[in-house]
Amino acid sequence: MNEYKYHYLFTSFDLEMYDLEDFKYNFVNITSFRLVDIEDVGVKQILKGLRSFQHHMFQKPQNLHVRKSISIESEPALMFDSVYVFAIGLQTLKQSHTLNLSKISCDEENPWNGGLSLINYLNAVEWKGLTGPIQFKEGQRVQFKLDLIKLKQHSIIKVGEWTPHGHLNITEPSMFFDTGFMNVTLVVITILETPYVMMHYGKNFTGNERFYGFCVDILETISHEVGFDYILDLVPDRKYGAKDPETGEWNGMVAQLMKNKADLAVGSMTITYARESVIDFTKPFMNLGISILFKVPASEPTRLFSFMNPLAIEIWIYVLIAYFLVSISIYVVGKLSPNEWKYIHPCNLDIISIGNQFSLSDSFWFTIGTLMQQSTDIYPRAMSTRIISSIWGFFSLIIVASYTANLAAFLTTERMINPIENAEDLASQTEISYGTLDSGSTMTFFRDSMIETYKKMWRSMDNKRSTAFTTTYEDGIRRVNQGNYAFLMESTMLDYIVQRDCNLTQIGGLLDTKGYGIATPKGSPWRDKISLAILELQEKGDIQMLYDKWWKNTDETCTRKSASKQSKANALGLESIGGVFVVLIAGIFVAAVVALIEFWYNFRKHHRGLSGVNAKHDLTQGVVFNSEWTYTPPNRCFWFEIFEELRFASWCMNKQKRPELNTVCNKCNFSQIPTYI
Ligand code: CWD
Repeated sequence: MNEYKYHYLFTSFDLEMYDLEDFKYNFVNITSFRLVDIEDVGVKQILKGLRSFQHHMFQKPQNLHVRKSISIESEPALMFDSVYVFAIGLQTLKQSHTLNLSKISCDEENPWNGGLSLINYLNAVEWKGLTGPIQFKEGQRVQFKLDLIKLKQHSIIKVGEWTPHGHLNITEPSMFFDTGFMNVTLVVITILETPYVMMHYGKNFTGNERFYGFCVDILETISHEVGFDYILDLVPDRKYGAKDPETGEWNGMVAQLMKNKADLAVGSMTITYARESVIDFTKPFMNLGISILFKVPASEPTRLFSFMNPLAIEIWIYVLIAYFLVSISIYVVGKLSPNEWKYIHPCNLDIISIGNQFSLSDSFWFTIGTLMQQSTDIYPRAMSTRIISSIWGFFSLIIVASYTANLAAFLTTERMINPIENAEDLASQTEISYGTLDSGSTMTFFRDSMIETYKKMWRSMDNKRSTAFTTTYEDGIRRVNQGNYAFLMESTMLDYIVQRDCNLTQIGGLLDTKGYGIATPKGSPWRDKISLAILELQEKGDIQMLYDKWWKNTDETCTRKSASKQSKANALGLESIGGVFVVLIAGIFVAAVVALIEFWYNFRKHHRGLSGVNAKHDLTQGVVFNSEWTYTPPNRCFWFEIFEELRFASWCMNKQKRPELNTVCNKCNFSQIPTYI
């Protein structure tokens, strides 16, 4: 109990009189009050007198009162001051009164008459003695002070003052924290966790030499910065520390610190709220979060119809529907549009018939030819059919370009079957089991979480306690490698593992953020010093260099496929190329309107009696001609004409020829006049 951890308060005023040789060098905390201020000039003079008196009379110190003449004990000092005060009081009394000394007997109660006056004169005395300023009020001494003193690095120093009015005033508060831990040896506990703390086994390694790793390097650097030695050892139960919710007891390194069995706990020890309430933590030296370790998903097997993958299935269906819609539209519009009708035998007037290139089958052929980027020998002539052709051409261009580009991506990227993408996926399934390290902060994170997903995960893990939790993280990794198991672990460790084992990967992001710190017992004076050292190491970049040393500078790191190779090529859906369908529908609509306008224009021409090659005729009722073979249009309305034209289109189906009816041909004879073909 003679070390820096212990604090003694001496109730004597004469601490300086004791031999503290055995306590000085162990930094044990000793505090006391003193009455005699050795810094005072009067005291110094008396001490000087005492020293010379000793020298002349005894040659060496005789008793404790004046041992080494460093101070004067409080009792003789008080006695000295009392006699002095009495003398002053008596002298003043003598100056104003005649002192009549009377006979005094212990048997008789005869008070001395001058006694009351003497007390009054004593009360009025003001003097500065060995025990400080002397002043009385109603018989009580006032205005005195007590020095607060503390044993500090080989000597006793004054750290504050106490007065009856001002009470305690600590002038050197740092003395209660800065214990100047030179040559202190701390007991440090740790836990094996690659790469934080690892162990050399064998006879060649003893003591602290057995340990190496990231945290051991940090501890070594901090011990130099702060100035302490340490004995590093493993925590007996190999646990970080968690509170048993039933018994309320802690285990692992936390329990060791709580029982003051160790001064520091160093390792991948997470700072948590529950721990912080029973032990202290330094500032974090590393930041991290919980993430999911999982086996690298298998590549998707190649399929016979993989060429369909670049476009989503609904896009294929929509393209097919668009193909039918456009083919039929171009067929109908072609029929309505007068410019699409032309003489089949322009040089043979014996057969006067007009024809249309957009038969139903040719319309389908024309659209598929455009879609496949192959030209056909059909060239639209009317404005309406040209509009549809252009829009369909544009549609085909976008679809083909998108398909080609995405096909290239699909052929060059490796697609993975990933059964889980994040913690929510993990929580909502039962096929893949999952767990954490036992009695660690990851376990308590799920146990204490208020978030529904994590609560659900905790229930699942708690139900399968024996299989879900692992005693070491290596066990967790082994289980992940066996498959069908996800290990929830801390990201820094996870990074270390996935950089070395190409079969393992991180799934999703971080579930939380926290830090690793060095733990100390509650109220430990080392906490602030180590925190300062950590901040300094962080600012100098030392911790980053140590991180690189233990995480990156190694041949063990596995070379993964480049990110671009692993990048996902997703089937193009409606949200990506849906716009082109909208353009197509709008184009068909515009073309239909233009076809109607063209039809109307031709209709109007006929009804004014004009002749022209594009004039239309009544199919069912025949054609009305006058005696000069001039065409007289039947008196029918526009919509009826359209209806008839559409009827013709639907009846004729593949019939693309029809007679010319509106020829102005005075020279022709009757037999030349229309024959339906
Ligand atoms: N710890 C944990 O709970 N999960 C992990 O994956 C690793 Cl590597 C460690 C222990 C934790 N750092 C603690 O302090 O409890």
